[in-house]
Amino acid sequence: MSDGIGAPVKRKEDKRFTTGKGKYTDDIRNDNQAYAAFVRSPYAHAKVKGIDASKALAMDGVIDVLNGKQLTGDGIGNLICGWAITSKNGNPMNMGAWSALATEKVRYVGDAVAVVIAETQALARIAAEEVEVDYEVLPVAANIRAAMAKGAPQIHENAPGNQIYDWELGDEAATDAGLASAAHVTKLSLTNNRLSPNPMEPRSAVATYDDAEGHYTLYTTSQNPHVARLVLSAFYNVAPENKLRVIAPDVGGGFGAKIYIYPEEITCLWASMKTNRSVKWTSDRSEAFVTDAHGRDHITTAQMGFDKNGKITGFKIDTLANLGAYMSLFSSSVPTYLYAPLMSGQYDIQNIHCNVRTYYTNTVPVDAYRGAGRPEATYLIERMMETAAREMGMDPAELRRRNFVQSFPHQTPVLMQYDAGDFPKLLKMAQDAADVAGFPARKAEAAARGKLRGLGYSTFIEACGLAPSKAAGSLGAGVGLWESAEVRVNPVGSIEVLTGSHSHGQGHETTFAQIVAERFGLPLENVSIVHGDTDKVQFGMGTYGSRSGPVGMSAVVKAMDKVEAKVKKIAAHTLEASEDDIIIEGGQVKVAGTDKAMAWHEVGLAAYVAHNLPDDMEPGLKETAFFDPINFSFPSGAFICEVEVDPDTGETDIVNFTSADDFGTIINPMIVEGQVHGGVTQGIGQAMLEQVIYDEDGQLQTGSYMDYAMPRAADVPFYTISHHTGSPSPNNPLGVKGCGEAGAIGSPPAVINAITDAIGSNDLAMPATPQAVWNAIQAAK
Ligand code: MCN
Repeated sequence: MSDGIGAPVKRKEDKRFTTGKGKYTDDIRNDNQAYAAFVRSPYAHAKVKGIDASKALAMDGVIDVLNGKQLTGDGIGNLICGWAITSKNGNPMNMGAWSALATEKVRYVGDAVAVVIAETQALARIAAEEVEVDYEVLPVAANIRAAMAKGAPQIHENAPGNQIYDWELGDEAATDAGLASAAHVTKLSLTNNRLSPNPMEPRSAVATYDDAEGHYTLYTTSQNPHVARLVLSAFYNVAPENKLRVIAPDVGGGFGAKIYIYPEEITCLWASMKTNRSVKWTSDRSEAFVTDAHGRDHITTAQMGFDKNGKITGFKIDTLANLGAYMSLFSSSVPTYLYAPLMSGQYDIQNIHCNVRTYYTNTVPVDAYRGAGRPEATYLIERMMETAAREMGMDPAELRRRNFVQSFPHQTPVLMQYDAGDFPKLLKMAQDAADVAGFPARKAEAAARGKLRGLGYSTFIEACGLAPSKAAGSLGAGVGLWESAEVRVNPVGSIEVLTGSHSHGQGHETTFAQIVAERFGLPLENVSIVHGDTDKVQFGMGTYGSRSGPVGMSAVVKAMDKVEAKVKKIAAHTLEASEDDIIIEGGQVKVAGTDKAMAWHEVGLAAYVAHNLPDDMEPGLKETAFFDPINFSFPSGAFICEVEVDPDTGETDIVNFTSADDFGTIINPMIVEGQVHGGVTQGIGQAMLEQVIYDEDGQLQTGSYMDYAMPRAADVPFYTISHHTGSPSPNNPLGVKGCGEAGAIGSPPAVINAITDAIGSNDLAMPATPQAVWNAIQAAK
């Protein structure tokens, strides 16, 4: 089947996206459209003593100005965090209250205190400037160290010392013993820099209240509209679920930042009811920098012990994580269950202990960003391996090889059971493709030109398609982690697949259609994918954690199994054959070994006209399924980065970046490569360019693209990518492993390992800007 599994089919949705025909939230314009602008705190920490909106209210075209006391007075609930973490002393996490509009206190620059609703967006923004807020400024803790310091300002009353939880995973005594027995112990302290996600489309919400029906409709830039509806109903009391429709139409990227339900959507919904107008809010880029959840922001010290053969004897980790001013929806899970269970990397490590302490600071909330916890773990492990190899005078590839997990399933001491993989093969594939053997000659040639050339590895594993629901629930998750699908064969034989996954750049309209086309031997254009609307799709958990391939598609496969069974029954009945002899091939439903056949659309029609169905069969041809995986799937890869550094300026060129990856069965290699390109580019951004910086007063210093450097085409090389497909995941019917985050997870250590190799100094933090690299070179002299 030319358009089926494994075909590099061009993305169906791209015509719409590349010709300006996409329909995004900000494109929605209702008859009674009004616009919201938020009044945001210019201070990182302050008491709100009073709000005077009289000037704004007197402006022509201003419909209303609403504040937090009105919001909470109407019973709108506080924002929640969906994963309960228990500290090692048994205490629940210290969760501070977060109202969509602050009432008593603001806790970061950008925290909203009021909203202006006006006839135009420009007017709403001008009027917001006229709202006078009386603040009593308080001392600020703008980073982890400041929040931990003795006498630090208390950000939430119920979090003494600003600590949210002190959590651990693994056996500390066994790990200490493993380290004590080691022939060599490598110690490392590092920072995982704070990042801003920056999807191309800023966040937006359009909320409409129908007072005749008591019904709300919310268009929003969400990665998971059903979860949004659930939370908005069950916790924020905006409306009962059956009175709230959430639509996430075309969404221009999310990278994690659009998983969460933010104050703005809640406020717009409530304001639409208060004003009886459709209320639209669209963030501009500056507002995005101070309101979209940030990512990463860890400080870690760690030790890894090795025996005399280079075999790891123990790995001990102590991490401090900044969660910002409030606990965003999945924030608590990122530095815990999405981080520590990955600490075994691709290696057979018997003793691991990870301690994580998280803190409130007067900064934007921190939550999942592409990779979420796994890039932080990978950066630590892979910097550690490279550092240890250098200290022990070993080839870093050989050190890795000696420690690779070799047989599957493999149980790590930190919860994970790896399902399938071939790590030596990936390393070999990457080494061959990167021509590692030729590196010494290239280094010498570069040296002759006065350049420093370096090579760095990252052999990584990640866990995607978070599962199963039962296990996640036992670890504190507030939701199930299954996915649902409905496969609807229409009377004319065309197929609609309704999925709970949400596509916001990943090409689901193409890949999901490919698996259906393959299964029933139909042309790709006969299959449409419907997603992102709670009134159409039964329920779904949305897209994050590279779950749409392993989990979302698996639900589609389950539903197709049911459709196929019914199709065979109908055909067997009509063609007077045994069900076991029916085959589906090339758009036909045939009796094997005969010329008896029905066209696919004839079966569809037969199901709906219902004139000649088996006696006990219901008419119609549509089936639903829920798929709850029994385990994560574990994509892995070997990345090799080669750089050239100019010692006079510190400027670094990535001259070659090679990826050998294992995503199990590949549905569409072109889309997968695009995902790897995007992920690696984001990882290079983290390694070399990006960093959110706050000053000590909690003022954001990197609030525009003048100060926050995103990678551009000229910053990245042409990538060399190859796939190993010989270890499909045994945990889902297609054998798929997710590919959406792997690039961002694996690449930062490869880059830093390469630069530190080039400059001959290990003392280099991300982002490795020319200035940082030059300083490292000078310090090492
Ligand atoms: N795929 C495939 N073969 C595989 C695995 C996946 O063909 N073996 C295809 C899938 O069918 C899908 C795409 O690759 O079309 C990505 O699938 P998957 O890895 O399952 O990831 P998700 O679809 O669940 O997307 C989420 C993931 C995450 S978590 C982030 S963050 C991210 C990412 O995808 N954000 C993105 N990629 C992004 N790409 C774009 N353009 N924009 C974002 O916001």
